[in-house]
Amino acid sequence: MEANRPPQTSVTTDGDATGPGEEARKTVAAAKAANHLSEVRLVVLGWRWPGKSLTGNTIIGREEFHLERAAEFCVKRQTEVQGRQVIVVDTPGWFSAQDTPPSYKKELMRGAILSPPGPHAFLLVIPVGMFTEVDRSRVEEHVSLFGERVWKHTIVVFTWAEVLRNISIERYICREGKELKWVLEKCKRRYFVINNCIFGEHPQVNRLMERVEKMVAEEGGYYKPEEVEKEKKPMDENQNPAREVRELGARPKQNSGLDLSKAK
Ligand SMILES: Nc1nc2c(ncn2[C@@H]2O[C@H](COP(=O)(O)OP(=O)(O)O)[C@@H](O)[C@H]2O)c(=O)[nH]1
Ligand SMILES: [Mg+2]
Repeated sequence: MEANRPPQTSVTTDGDATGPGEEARKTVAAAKAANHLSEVRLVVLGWRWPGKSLTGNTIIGREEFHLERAAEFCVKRQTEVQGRQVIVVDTPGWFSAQDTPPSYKKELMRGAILSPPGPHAFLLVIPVGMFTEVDRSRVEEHVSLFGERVWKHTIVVFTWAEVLRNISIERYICREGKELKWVLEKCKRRYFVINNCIFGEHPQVNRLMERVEKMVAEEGGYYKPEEVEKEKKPMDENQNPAREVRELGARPKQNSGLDLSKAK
């Protein structure tokens, strides 16, 4: 059973960890085969508009998720990728420069229970570009709705990577600074660069599945929503129905100093 697999200790980065020589290649191939899952369950997370739905489409290989700014609900789709059933749950995303209304947060959290017994991976979609302190704290606030353990099951997926042109992703991460590094450290530097301009049959989707399978092997299983429920506090401010009554939809954060015209 996957939940009983011993955790592995190696740290993953983008690209395959192939060493020189035939022996190394055989070892990597054997590890991939051992990690293979017949079903892969994914939840796509992120703020609004970084490319969550398009990433879902790239994985599914069809235009299944609508690209719309005002998505309010989770959407689940399924397909087969190289001998695996792959389930993708697309989520509405959070507001990046305003408080996310409680109803959206609830819907976001519902994303974790739509693929029972629980998702193998949360794909945290981040567009390549400026990543600010506010972005980091919004990521922290919303990812932590799933409990601290969610980080053990999270992979950062970079979109819009074509804007990097000749700069490598490693160099981009290094230059972007401590806020992005914080997020990457939280998920043990697991990241994947997806090319959303490529549609249909392409090795990148299989590579992403292998990355998920490796993480599942390293972390000893999938994310179990019921365990996270137990670890949660009885009720925090965000889930308090009284707050829901007070909130009249989305509104700017007090003293945030943010330019809402740039709301993502
Ligand atoms: N060039 C480019 N466009 C992208 C990429 N990812 C998303 N987009 C575009 O960005 C917009 C928002 O994407 P969408 O998937 O709807 O964002 P979501 O709100 O996170 O689901 C759409 O117009 C997409 O076509 C990418 O990697 N490269
Ligand atoms: Mg969307």
